[in-house]
This record gives sequence, C-alpha cells and structure tokens, in this order.
Amino acid sequence: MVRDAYPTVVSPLQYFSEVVLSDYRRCYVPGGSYFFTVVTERRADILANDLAQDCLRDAIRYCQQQLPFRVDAIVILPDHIHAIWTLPPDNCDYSKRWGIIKKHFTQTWLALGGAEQSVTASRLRYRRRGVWQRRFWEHALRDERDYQNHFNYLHFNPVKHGLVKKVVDWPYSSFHRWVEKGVYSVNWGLPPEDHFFLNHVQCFGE
Ligand code: NI
Repeated sequence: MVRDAYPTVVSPLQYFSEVVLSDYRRCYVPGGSYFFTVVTERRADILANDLAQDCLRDAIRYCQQQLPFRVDAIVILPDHIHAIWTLPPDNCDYSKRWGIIKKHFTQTWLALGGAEQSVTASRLRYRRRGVWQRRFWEHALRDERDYQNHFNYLHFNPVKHGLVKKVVDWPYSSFHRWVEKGVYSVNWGLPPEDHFFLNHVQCFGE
C-alpha cells in the first residue's frame, strides 16, 4: 500500500477509507466514542508548551486510574484541546472525567507556575480558577465514517488554525503516535489550497 502519496485517481476521503481507516477502525466502538473540544478561560494562549502537555498527560492518567477510558486522539492548541475518547459502555460519564482532568491539571499547572486569567471573588468562592472554560463541546461519533472524519479533522487542526504548514510540524498531537503505528504517513495533510479536502471536512466547533 502506498502511504506517502495520494493516488491521483482517488479522492482523499476515498483514500482514507480504503487505506487508512482499515488500520484503526477497530478503535471505533458504537455508542462509546466521542469528540471533545475544551477551551481555556477567555481563550488565553497558554497550552502550546511542554509544561501544559506534561500536566495534561498527568491529569489524564490520574483520571484513568479512577475512571477508565481510552484516548484515541488528542491535539493541544494554544487555547483549546480536541480529543477523541472511547468510553466503557457501563460507565460513560465523560463530564465527570473532564471535571477531574481539569481540576488536576489546574492544581499542578498553577503549582508549577503556569498562567491563569484573573477571576472574580464570587468565582473564587466556588473554588473556580481562571484556567479552563467551564463548558465544553462534545459530539457522539455516529459511525466509522464520522469517527474517521473527526479523527482526521483533529490531526489536521494545527494546520487549520494556521499554526504550522505541515501536520507533522506540530508537536502536541497524537499524530506522531499514529505515524509510528503506520496509520498516517509522516507527510499526511494536504496544503490549504486543496479545496476538495477543506470542503469535505466540516467545522466541528473549533
Ligand atoms: Ni481547533
């Protein structure tokens, strides 16, 4: 199978479904896979650094010890995170999990000198800090095609947001893990002028 170039006679989505999807379709669990967008307080650009990545990794592991789930894909952008999780069918409370992750992240992040936005006295009374927005966006992935679209959307996101020209150049992404597994070519990701790709990748909130 050719992985380093798109066959010219096949559209990118056909290419993904035939070549790439077969490698990770086992990840999709009906009713158990979700796409999330989590945003920082006042959209502060605080996340694109090694400290934030380490704190987030710690927080996710801490949460998984209490409430298991699988992180299929994750990308950390300066002011938000996209993630795809698969949850066990008997315990799929993702809100609780995100609550634990945000709280743990905030504790270690602030203890290690990470930045936060100023918070009002009333919010402090509720022990809320100025790191994360309270709400997050979630979308239950309907089928393998939906999973595949969001999986690619997530990994393309640093290019979509203008942070890098090539997907591989953004360090805070599970893209690299999937390259190691052979799901993506290291050169995956089309340039922005490829309208076919952009027209077929919807905007999922961010
Ligand atoms: Ni985004």
